[in-house]
Amino acid sequence: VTVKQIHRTGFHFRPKRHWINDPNAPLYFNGIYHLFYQYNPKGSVWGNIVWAHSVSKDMINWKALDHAMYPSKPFDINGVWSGSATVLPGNIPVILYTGLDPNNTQVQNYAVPANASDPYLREWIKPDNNPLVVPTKDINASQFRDPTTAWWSNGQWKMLVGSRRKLRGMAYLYRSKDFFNWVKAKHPLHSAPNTGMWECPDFYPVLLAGKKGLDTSVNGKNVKFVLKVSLDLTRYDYYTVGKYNAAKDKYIPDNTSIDGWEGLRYDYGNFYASKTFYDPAKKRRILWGWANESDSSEDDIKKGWAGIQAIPRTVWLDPSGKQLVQWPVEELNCLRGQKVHKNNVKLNKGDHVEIKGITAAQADVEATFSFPRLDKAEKFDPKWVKAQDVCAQKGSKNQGGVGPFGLLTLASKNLEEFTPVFFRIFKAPKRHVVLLCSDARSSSLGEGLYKPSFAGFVDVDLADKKLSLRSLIDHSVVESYGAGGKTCITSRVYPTLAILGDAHLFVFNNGSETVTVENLNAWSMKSPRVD
Ligand code: DQQ
Repeated sequence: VTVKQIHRTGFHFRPKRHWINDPNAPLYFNGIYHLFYQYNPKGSVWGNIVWAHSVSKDMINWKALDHAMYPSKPFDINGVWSGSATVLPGNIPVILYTGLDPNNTQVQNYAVPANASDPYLREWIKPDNNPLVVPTKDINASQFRDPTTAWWSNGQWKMLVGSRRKLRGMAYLYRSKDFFNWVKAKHPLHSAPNTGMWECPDFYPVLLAGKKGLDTSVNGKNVKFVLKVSLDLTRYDYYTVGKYNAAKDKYIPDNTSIDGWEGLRYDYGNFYASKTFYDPAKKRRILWGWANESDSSEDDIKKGWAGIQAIPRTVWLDPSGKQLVQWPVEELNCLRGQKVHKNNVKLNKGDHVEIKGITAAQADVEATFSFPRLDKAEKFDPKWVKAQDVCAQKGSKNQGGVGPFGLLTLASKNLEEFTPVFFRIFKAPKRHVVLLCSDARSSSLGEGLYKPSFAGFVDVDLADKKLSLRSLIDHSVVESYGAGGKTCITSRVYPTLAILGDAHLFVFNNGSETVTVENLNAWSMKSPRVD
């Protein structure tokens, strides 16, 4: 059956067909970026998982290779699940991954390139001394998976395996002198009550100042650590920032960071099972995350594919030390084509102005909005804890004081459909509260879709009375970066009218305070080779 592919993304990573989920073992090796991912070679729902493998010189244009791993040995005959890469001294890449054995016990295995001088590392061998780690009696054998990149500290390799004990989520710590004999540490590196299974943990250092990334084994005075976990129960990726005591092998989140689902997220939308890696070529840390579909599995089967990877993001610590900042890798800019520029566009209450001259269904938009004063900001209700609830209540259509203002993406000509990405500013007793919202409720007239009003708060200084927004719009995805990447939201949307050449882009303001689009650049985005 041929289906008109109106929702297929143009510049986000995805295979030609079928289902994808977690990015696995992202790696830079001898000039090449590798991306593996969980893939169903037989259909567009989860199942029959293999490790698909693609390579790239820029993380934008990709070449698909043969699958790197599939179930073939007693230690992974029922599944080759997620894992990570570590480059050992002597420039030897190794993959740690979870295998499901004949009893469906989750065990941790390793794989090595058959030929490390093959520039693409096409073929991977799973040696017979696997598994490296099996769950001891005290561990839940069906909740024990997703080994991290290993780091070297205090004369030993360390790695984490995600798990849970009843409702307590945890990251078990293992140590090894030689990378092959692993011993479980007495205490997990970290755990937290009422968080459920910790999938795909990720643990890495960040510099206190600057955007440079660090190799996973670096520690020191000017370094903090990030622990990310993917919470199975909510399907979002949460992180804390804290200190890692390598001698005691303890991670302690700062008191500004909380564990669990009231904590910080990489992305307040559709973004899960993410993983970072250190890119030694450009000295940066890069984050890959999976953006699954929000349509029905019947739709996925009809269209023949499901799942994309979000654009890889550079991550670094915000100068406040309290959170991370993320930004699309600079290589993405090479896809920018036709450009339109606007400045000084005044938006009064109820205005929306079209940005013409680009392919609005496949675009990159950067805008800075300013407002003369904040005294019209609506009152913040201290009962509002979840940003998403505030967005659902206030939306883009309810008039506000300062905001809602921002972009109407993937909009039909007469606004029967649109995905608004906007700010709304509130006044709390001693501060202002900034909300960034990506509201899918009006995104489509289609049926059977999940259309959440995703939102996050933005911890930003409003002294200069400006807010910036960048949105990557790609047919069925709107990936937004608020305030230079302090708060990110990815929405998956499926317009029926605002498709291909019929998609439009607007700037809008629905607050009583006038807002100025100080500066806006929008580009049509070219399609790289992604499959
Ligand atoms: N997906 C993998 C697991 C992981 C989960 C299986 C997260 O290893 O815990 O496809 O999406």
